[in-house]
Amino acid sequence: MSIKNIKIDVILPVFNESEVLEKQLRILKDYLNHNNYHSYIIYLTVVDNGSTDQTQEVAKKLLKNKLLDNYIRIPEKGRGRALKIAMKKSKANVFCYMDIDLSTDLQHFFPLINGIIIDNYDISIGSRLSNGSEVIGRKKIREITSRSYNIIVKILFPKSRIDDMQCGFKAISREKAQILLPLVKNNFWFFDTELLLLSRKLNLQIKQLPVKWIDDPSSSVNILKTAIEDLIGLIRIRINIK
Ligand SMILES: Nc1nc2c(ncn2[C@@H]2O[C@H](COP(=O)(O)OP(=O)(O)OP(=O)(O)O)[C@@H](O)[C@H]2O)c(=O)[nH]1
Ligand SMILES: [Mg+2]
Repeated sequence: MSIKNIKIDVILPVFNESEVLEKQLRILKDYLNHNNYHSYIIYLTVVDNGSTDQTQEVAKKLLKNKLLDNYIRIPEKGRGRALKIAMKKSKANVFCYMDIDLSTDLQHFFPLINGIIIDNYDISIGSRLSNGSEVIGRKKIREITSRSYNIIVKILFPKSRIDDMQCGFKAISREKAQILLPLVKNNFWFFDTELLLLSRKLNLQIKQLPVKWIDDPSSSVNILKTAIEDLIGLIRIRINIK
């Protein structure tokens, strides 16, 4: 990919994040402004599935202040749905998404997108479970469920060779997103795994980046519900992907 005039959309899925939205966007924008050595054109997009707090009001204010470039509000629930719609609407060359808690250290942002822009990978993903990853403050239960889940994926899909399916820090080229997104059925938390397994099926090149992750204990994930969703998703893909 030629690096001239590259546009990058940083997509932040949010649900009821009014209390942290402004602070986190400031941290992100400051970091990007000070470290953008290739002068990429970077947009910040917040995509919200009908938050019931003040997220919408805060986001509209941030749009006015130009701290935010796009705000998308979707009535139906689901982080996967939000990411799909935001990427579909985006005009950027590279789409990146990350959680608003900024748990993944921002030092990994440019290596993540440069995996696509400079190293020509199709997808670039953060990993908390690879050699060289560093995870601080994660609750034991989350660590265990995350490791167990990724072991199950490796057993069911031995050729997947991905250490951490679920890290909310990923980037994808526009071209490959347009091919992949219509194929991804899940609209919730299994979205990431499905996207990556389909990418492997299509022989796309995936860069895995060991990241430093400082856990934010507030969580919108219901562990049991998500585990059931994940297992159903894995079985569905196992049956469909030959
Ligand atoms: N658009 C949208 N975003 C959501 C939804 N649910 C959660 N999010 C956002 O998704 C991101 C990840 O959610 P978290 O609550 O950090 O997830 P977590 O349980 O901490 O998971 P880890 O950070 O991986 O340990 C955050 O930015 C949330 O605001 C949803 O239904 N729609
Ligand atoms: Mg989190």
